Amino acid sequence: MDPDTDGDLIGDACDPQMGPIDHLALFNGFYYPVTINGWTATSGTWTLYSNALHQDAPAPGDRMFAPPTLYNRIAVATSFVVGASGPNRAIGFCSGFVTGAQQYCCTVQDKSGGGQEVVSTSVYPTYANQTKVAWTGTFNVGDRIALVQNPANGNKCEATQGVVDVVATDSIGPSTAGKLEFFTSSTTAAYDYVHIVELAN
Ligand SMILES: [Ca+2]
Ligand SMILES: [Ca+2]
Repeated sequence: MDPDTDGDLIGDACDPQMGPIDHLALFNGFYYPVTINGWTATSGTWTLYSNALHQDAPAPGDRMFAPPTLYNRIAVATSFVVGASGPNRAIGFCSGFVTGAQQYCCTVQDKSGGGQEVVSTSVYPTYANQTKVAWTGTFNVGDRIALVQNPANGNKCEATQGVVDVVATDSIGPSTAGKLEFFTSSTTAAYDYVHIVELAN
């Protein structure tokens, strides 16, 4: 059994805070179609097949997809396989999403002329900022990238690909309540799983 030092039933490897008693809110491995009933798409073509959540619209534009639950303050872990190639594309997710007012995003992007970056985006009513750190991994079709967002340490966005580990950190506003939304821009993507932990404080 994996070690669980603080005894909150979340193993050390997945525990966003060592000490506080956190709560596993959702794990979805995208194995069965029924598991995304009630999830809603703002745009894009989101379906389950081959044991992954796929967004299959490659044309330019932002695609969002969200489970129905509202969360207070969550640490999110996911991984995805990169789809369509080309510049000006991004894959990741946003949490704490409140329409027009607030979101905390964690993405990897490949911007034309700007290189590849891991991006931590914080938007709340009186604040909007993006911290970008050069992505030294690869962002090609078929590559798998893991992303972890942890609001216990600013809006920490950590991207991992094998031994490549890049972190971008931004700030967190007074409220982090809102939705989780999967996010792609100008690319297809296939998400392997999502793991959501509600933080104790
Ligand atoms: Ca634990
Ligand atoms: Ca904990």
